[in-house]
Amino acid sequence: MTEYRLSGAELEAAFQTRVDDERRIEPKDWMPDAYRKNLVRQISQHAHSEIIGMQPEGNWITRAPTLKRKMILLAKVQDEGGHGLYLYSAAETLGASREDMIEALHQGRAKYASIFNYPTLTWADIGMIGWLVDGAAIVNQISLQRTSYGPYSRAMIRICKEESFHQRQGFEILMALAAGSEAQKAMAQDALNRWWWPTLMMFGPHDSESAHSAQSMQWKIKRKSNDELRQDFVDQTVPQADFLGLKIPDPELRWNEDRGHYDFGEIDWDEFWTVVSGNGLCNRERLARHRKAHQDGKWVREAMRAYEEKRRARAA
Ligand code: FAQ
Repeated sequence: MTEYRLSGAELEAAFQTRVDDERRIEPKDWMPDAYRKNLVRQISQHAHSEIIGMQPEGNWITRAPTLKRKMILLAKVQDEGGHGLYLYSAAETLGASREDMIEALHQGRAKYASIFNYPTLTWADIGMIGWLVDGAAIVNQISLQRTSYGPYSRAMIRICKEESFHQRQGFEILMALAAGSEAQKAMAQDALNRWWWPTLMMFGPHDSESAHSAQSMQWKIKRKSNDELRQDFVDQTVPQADFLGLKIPDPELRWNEDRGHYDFGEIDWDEFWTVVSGNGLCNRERLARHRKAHQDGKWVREAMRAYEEKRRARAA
């Protein structure tokens, strides 16, 4: 019997049909190299964001105002570490090695979310991270639950469940501050003034400027565009700010009856690219701390590797 091998073009067409039919791509399925590469890029950067994102909140664990708040914050920061681990594992199913991914982060070849390069100056900032940053992350991740790559999609389903709890705890911190003294209300407003615009930047450049969007949408890695997600976030968050009695720092923000959405002002894209290119307020500090933690943990990785080798040698 003659063996018939599919050509590259036929394999790509079959792959696209599978994606279009909403069937998930699994690790052992054939996939275009560029699909694999794009996914490793996005998933590893997502993982780095979760891990680096532990730092701004970790900064407040020892200073949380009550024992209960401390316990909640500790659990939340641990959850973010767990999200990073699910995501590194999802990237590993594509053949990426953990060491290479970490090295790319340390060398500045791999990015992480710009938002985590802003400092957490007051307790209200911890409320803002939960309410706004987790809120924005959820809007993005809910759409990623339907991403075409199975392991990434399944990680997102689990992560979204935990993120909604994170968002609520942030909102609850702010409800307490908004119902507190004048000084507490002012602290919450000051935090909103500093976190609003960087949060809108989390969704990335405008669609017209987004390098990866067109291909990622065709492959259904991304299900909604950067601008669509940003609009969803603004629409759902403005009424929450009203409820808290806080003012969003955007003079152009208003409800547009015709569009059925809020109009809002333009992001300072110079600031965005400054932060993304490594020159934000905390970029150097965040990376230096990650490098040190990684170096400090070297002996643990070596001990685990030695243990595993010994166990295998005994079993052989
Ligand atoms: N920051 O062509 P696009 C969280 C880069 S998780 C830094 O539009 P794409 C949980 C982009 O990588 C937050 N860089 O890119 C938490 C690309 O550069 P490259 C993270 C950014 O991938 C809460 C270039 O610009 N979530 O917060 C940013 O199609 C609280 C061109 O951009 C995810 O990662 C940015 N904001 O769309 C943890 C979700 N935006 O790679 C702790 C998954 C863009 O060519 C505490 N990722 N860039 O060198 C995504 O959905 C997408 O990757 C986007 C960007 C939407 C972020």
